[in-house]
Amino acid sequence: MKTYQGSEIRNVAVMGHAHSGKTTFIAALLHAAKMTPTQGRVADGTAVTAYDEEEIARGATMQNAVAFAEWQGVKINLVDTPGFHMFSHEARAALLPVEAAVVLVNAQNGVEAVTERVWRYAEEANVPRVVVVNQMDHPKAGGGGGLSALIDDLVDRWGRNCVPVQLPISGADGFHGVVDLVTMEAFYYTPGGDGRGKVTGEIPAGLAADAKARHEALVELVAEGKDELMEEYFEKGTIPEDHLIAALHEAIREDRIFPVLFSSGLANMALDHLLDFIKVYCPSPVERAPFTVRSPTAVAAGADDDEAADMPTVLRKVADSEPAAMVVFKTMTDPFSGRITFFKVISGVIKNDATVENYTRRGQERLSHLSVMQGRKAVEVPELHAGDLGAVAKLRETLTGDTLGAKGAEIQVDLYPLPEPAMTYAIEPKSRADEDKLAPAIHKLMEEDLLIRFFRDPATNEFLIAGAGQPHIEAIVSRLKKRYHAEVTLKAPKVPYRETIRAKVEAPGRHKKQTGGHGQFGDCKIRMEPMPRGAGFEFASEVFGGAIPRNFIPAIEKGIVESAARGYLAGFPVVDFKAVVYDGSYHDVDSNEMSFKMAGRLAFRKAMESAKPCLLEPIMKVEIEAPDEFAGSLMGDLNSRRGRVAGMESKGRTTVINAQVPMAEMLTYGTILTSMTQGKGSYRMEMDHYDIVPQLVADKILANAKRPVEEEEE
Ligand SMILES: Nc1nc2c(ncn2[C@@H]2O[C@H](COP(=O)(O)OP(=O)(O)OP(=O)(O)O)[C@@H](O)[C@H]2O)c(=O)[nH]1
Ligand SMILES: [Mg+2]
Repeated sequence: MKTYQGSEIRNVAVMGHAHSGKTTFIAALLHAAKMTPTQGRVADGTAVTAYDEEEIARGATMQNAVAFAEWQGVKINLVDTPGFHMFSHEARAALLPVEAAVVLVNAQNGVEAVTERVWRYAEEANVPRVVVVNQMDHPKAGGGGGLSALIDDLVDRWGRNCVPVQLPISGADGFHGVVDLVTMEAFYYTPGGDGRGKVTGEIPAGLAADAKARHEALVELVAEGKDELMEEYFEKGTIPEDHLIAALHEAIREDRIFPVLFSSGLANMALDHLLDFIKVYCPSPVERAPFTVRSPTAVAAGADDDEAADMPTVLRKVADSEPAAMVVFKTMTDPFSGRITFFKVISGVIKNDATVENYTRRGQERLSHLSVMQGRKAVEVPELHAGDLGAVAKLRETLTGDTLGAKGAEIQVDLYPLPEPAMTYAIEPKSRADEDKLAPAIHKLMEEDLLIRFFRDPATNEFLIAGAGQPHIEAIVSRLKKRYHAEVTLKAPKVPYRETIRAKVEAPGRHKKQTGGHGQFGDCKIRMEPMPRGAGFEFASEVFGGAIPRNFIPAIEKGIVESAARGYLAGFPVVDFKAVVYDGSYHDVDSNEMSFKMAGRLAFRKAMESAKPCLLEPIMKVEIEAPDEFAGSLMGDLNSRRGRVAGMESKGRTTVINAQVPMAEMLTYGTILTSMTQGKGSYRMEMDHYDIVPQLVADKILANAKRPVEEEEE
């Protein structure tokens, strides 16, 4: 395989709503570029970027995958991303290693919820966007209003810089090809062909006038940004083709123009033209702005102390002449072949068998079997140049997010922040053997999927697994079984309620026991008072004059802490209160630590009787996103969930609702939201604070809960 220089590389993420045809589109591009002998299909598991068994079973992409097409001297690296709203964080992560995003729009449905979202992500990341209206072969392409309404809608949402650079040749008898509005040539295709046998022909008479008008509009728009082009345009009435191409390339690179193209992935039509387009118009990695990275060495160059802690940012040029550096954007784990690490070469040249330093984790790694990935297949290469995407197997410690590179030239590249997991389940191994396999297997899965959280809830002692939503967690369970033979069952997790007090009280605790020889004696008086939410627990002693010897005071605290952890009303830990021991008595012979611990427990329980105890529940901060038409019903539903809406905002045609809702009401929200919005809504949530449970709700919880029994020792 040829060694590609940075200028000969294009890195493109293919993004869009679920089922817009991204995986099929990449399979078609690869076939059009002769990378595969036949065109891979999602339906039969032969699409290059859909190799994961869960993804094949579900017919949907869940994790980013990488493939490449060698096309007329350039290598186009393609990153396939999930379109399902729940995995948008993964699609966003694909923006780090690329210099352009192809945003697929389903020709039938137009812009959908995730299309809007990935657009926003790309905008935030300053990644140039190319819009491809896909599935043009479909009888319903153009939707109700036809293609011109679809284009108007794009302009409406994303501005007039969203401009067609092709005109589709399509009518009642289907989709036949495209007119290139830059060169004014027509390309015709046969449905189901190999995407290559293009015939360049005349622009159909019916389209000629429209094509001319759109060509002129395009030329004007391109010239707008550039004075010398504008002058040329006014003088000659047009711009020579090579100037136009160069100016359009620049405008795309600078996010000034978002070109719109048309294709059919499934029927493989207009894809050679797309490969050409990517080659000519998408920026190469060395052309884009330098990478913003953090550098510890920049500290020495005069940063102040505060900045030093955070590591100031510097710019690293994407060039072979800079020190070698790479950032890991994906990890794939396989029980057989082990770990495969996907990275982007930020700068320098990475050679096979080189040893590099892991700047993030410290330690060194040897890069053996340096490769480029074609789906799950590794193609070995001797070296990779600045800007390229590659992979390497069997690194010892390196994980996603790590930056590696030449010794002494440390930098750190930051990944996009991940959302908090939205759904948590209790996970129970089916057998003892499953239990042994569970933790190591989940930790393997966590290496490739950064959103999974796995932990034991100290309050309930359950193993909990958290993820993006129900389908995500179900896929994890299925992977555990198929890949690691660990079987588990899922249960809704218990809500981690807590208890607290609402009144300031005083109470005695006296422990006295006489059993033959030595007796036990401890006696204390305590005061308990409420503290603000989130304050936890505080303890103080106001014992003066030796009523209780100082060395027994910590035992009293211990007794209170132990009792508080066991709960009073329903077995949930008691929090947000202060306990003060202010008096007591002791016995010269019979008093010991154990006795005072017991006295502390008794005093605590006595105090709780009159301290107006109540339940606290976790309140989640929830952000819900859905097309505008669902806003009303979503608000109504939030009300019925005891939610408090803090704000509502319209972004394009999407409404974003911010609310605070008790966790107990949100346990199965993912499923509910999907059915309420026909799958078009999504949400994120995170723990915000604890609040008192309203009495009516608390009564129900208490009726179902067991009151903890404290072994009474007197
Ligand atoms: N008619 C038609 N159908 C298509 C086209 N591209 C994809 N499809 C069909 O649409 C469905 C989804 O295709 P995928 O390629 O899996 O779509 P995707 O965007 O990768 O979907 P996610 O990974 O779930 O986001 C499949 O049934 C395809 O056969 C196309 O160009 N024309
Ligand atoms: Mg897909």
